[in-house]
Amino acid sequence: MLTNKEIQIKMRLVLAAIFVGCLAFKSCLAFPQPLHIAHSPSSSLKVLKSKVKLVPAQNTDKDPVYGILSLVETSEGVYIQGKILGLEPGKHGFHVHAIGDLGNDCKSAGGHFNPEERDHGQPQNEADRHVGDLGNIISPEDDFTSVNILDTLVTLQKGQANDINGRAFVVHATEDDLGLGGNPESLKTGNAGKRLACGIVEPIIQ
Ligand SMILES: [Cu+2]
Ligand SMILES: [Zn+2]
Repeated sequence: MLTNKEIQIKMRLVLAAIFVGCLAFKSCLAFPQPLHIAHSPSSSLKVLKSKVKLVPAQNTDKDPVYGILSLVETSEGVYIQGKILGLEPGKHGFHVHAIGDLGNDCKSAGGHFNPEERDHGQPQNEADRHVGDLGNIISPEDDFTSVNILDTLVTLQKGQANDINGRAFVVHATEDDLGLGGNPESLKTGNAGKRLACGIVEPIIQ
């Protein structure tokens, strides 16, 4: 005959075995699920997303600047969100440049992405700006810089004239004057100064 204590121990062992078995079974079930979703017909409705890893330019005489950006195409435009570390407090010009090349301290990224050959301008002025003109990001004292932009001119759609995939984001040392500086350079670069960090827009394959 089993004592009460022995029965209790056996019951616990059985429950533990069931619990472990359940976990194993669930994990077996959980793995194929994402594969199934990925191959389902609804994948034709997938959201376009891209990412950018900002790496510091050398020879800037400033702290190195790092960052991560996430881009999502929506019916309202492209949301650009992220975090940047190492910037001095204040405004910093923030653009998409034409060439996805980070060489030569970000200078190989070329000028602002400008497929329609317009003057440099402010982001809100969609009819008269470079496609890459995203204005300024604002760095607080003693904290990372948050990026939170919705832009209706850039796109992540392949084959579109304003597709920014494969091009480069650049973060500048000083404020972009948004074309209002009253000199020729203002209508070209916004006088945003040195390039502190840059990163290529890479589509996320889903
Ligand atoms: Cu720039
Ligand atoms: Zn520009």
